[in-house]
Amino acid sequence: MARPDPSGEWQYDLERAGEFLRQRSQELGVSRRRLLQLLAAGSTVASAGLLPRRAAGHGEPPVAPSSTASILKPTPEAQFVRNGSNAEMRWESLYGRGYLVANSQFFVRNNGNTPLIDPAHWRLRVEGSGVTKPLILSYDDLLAMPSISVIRAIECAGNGRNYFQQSHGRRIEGTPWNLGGIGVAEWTGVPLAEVLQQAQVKPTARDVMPIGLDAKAVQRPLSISKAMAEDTLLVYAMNGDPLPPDHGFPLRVLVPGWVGIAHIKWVGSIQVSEAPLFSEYNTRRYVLIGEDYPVDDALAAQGVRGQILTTQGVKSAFELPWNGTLERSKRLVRGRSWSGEGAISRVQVSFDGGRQWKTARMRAPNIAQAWVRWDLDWDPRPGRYGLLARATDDRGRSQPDRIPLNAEGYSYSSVVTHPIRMR
Ligand SMILES: Nc1nc2c(c(=O)[nH]1)N[C@H]1C(S)=C(S)[C@@H](COP(=O)(O)O)O[C@H]1N2
Ligand SMILES: [Mo]
Repeated sequence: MARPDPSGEWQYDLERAGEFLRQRSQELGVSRRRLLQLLAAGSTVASAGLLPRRAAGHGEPPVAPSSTASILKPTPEAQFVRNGSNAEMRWESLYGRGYLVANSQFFVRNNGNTPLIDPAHWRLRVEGSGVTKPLILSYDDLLAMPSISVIRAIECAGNGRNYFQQSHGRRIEGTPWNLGGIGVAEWTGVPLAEVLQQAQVKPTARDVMPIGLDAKAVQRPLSISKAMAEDTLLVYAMNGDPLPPDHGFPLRVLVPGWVGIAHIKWVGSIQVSEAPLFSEYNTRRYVLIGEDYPVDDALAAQGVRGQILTTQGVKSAFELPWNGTLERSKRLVRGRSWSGEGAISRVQVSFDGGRQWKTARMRAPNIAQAWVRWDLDWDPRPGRYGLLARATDDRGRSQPDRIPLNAEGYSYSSVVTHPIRMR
C-alpha cells in the first residue's frame, strides 16, 4: 500500500496517537499500562480527565443551547433515510440532478442535537501557545474578511458501513449507512490560514483544533500544514446561502479529503498549539480495527486500537433506488464516483454481476475531492440485476472487489452490488 505524504492525515494521526499516550501518562504520573487500562474502561475516560474534552487553558467555551430536535430541517422519506440524529441521502433522489447537492438534500451526521446559535452573541476565539496575538472575531468580522469559494465533498468515515453485510455477512454496530453519507457543495468562507496569520501564528505552531459548541463539544485536531492549506476554510456559506443550522451555523471547518469528523460544525474556538493536541476522535474512535489492519508494534504496545483512518478512498454509487423495481425501458443509468485524494479518471460499470464491463461516459465538471457524474445507456430485459460500478482516481487508486473487515465498519470502498428489478 502506498503511504500518503507526511502532511497527510494517516501519518499525522499515527504520530499523535503515540505521543498522546506518552504525554498523558507522564502528566498523570501513571504508567502507560495503567493508562491503557483506564482507556479500555471507555466512557469513564472523559470524566477521569484522561482525554481532554476541550483543550486546556483559556476557560471553557460556552455550550450553545441545543434545539429539541436532533435535526432541524425537514427530512422527507423520499429524500432521506433517518437514523437517530443522522439523515442519509437517498441516491435515487439525485437522479439527473445537478452537480451540487442542495442544502435541503445534504446528509446530516450529528453526535447530538443541532445547537441553535445566535450570531449576534457568537464569537470565534483563536488562541493557544501557537499564536502570538489571540483573536476574538464576531460573525461580522469574519464576513468582512477575504473569502473564497470551493466545491468539495464531505463524507462520513462510516459511509458504506452497511455493505459489510453484503460482502462479509456481518452486521456492524454503528449508523448503518448505505452510500448516502456524502454530499458535494460549494463552500464559502475565510481560509483558515488567513485567520491564523492575523493571530500571528508562530513558526513553531504544530496543531490546530477546532472545537464545536454542541453539547459534546466535538473536536478533532489537524496538523498545521493541513490548517494552512489554501482550501482549508472557515465556512459560513453553503451553496450561496448562510450555513444552515444542521450543517454548522454560524461556522464550520472544511478540511478537504479528510474523514467527515474532521469538518467540525458550530465552531466556537480554535486552539493553536506548539504541543500536539488530541481528542478521542483521532485516538480511540475512527481507527481501523481487525486482523488485516496490523498496528505498528511500538504503537500497539502503547495501546493504539487500530490503524488510524486515512483520507477518504474511492467510491461509486448509482442514482437508483436500492433494491427497487423499475419499469423496463431503454434508459440512462446514472451515477457518481469520488475520491478523497484526487479526481476520478475512469469509471467502469457492469450490468451482469461483473462478467462484462463497460466504460461510463463522465460528464463535466470533474473536481478533485468532490465527485464526477457519469452515465451509460441500458436497454434491459425484465429480470433481476446486480449492477456494479468501479472507479479509478488520478492517483491510480481503485475500488477493490473486497476489503478486509474492520470492527467498526469504516472506509468501505469496495465495489457494491446494487440490486434492481426490471418489470
Ligand atoms: N461539532 C460537531 N461537528 C461535527 C459533527 C458533530 O457531531 N458535531 N459530526 C461530524 C461528522 S461525523 C460528519 S460525517 C460531518 C457531517 O457533516 P454534515 O452533517 O454537515 O453533513 O460533520 C462532522 N462535524
Ligand atoms: Mo462522520
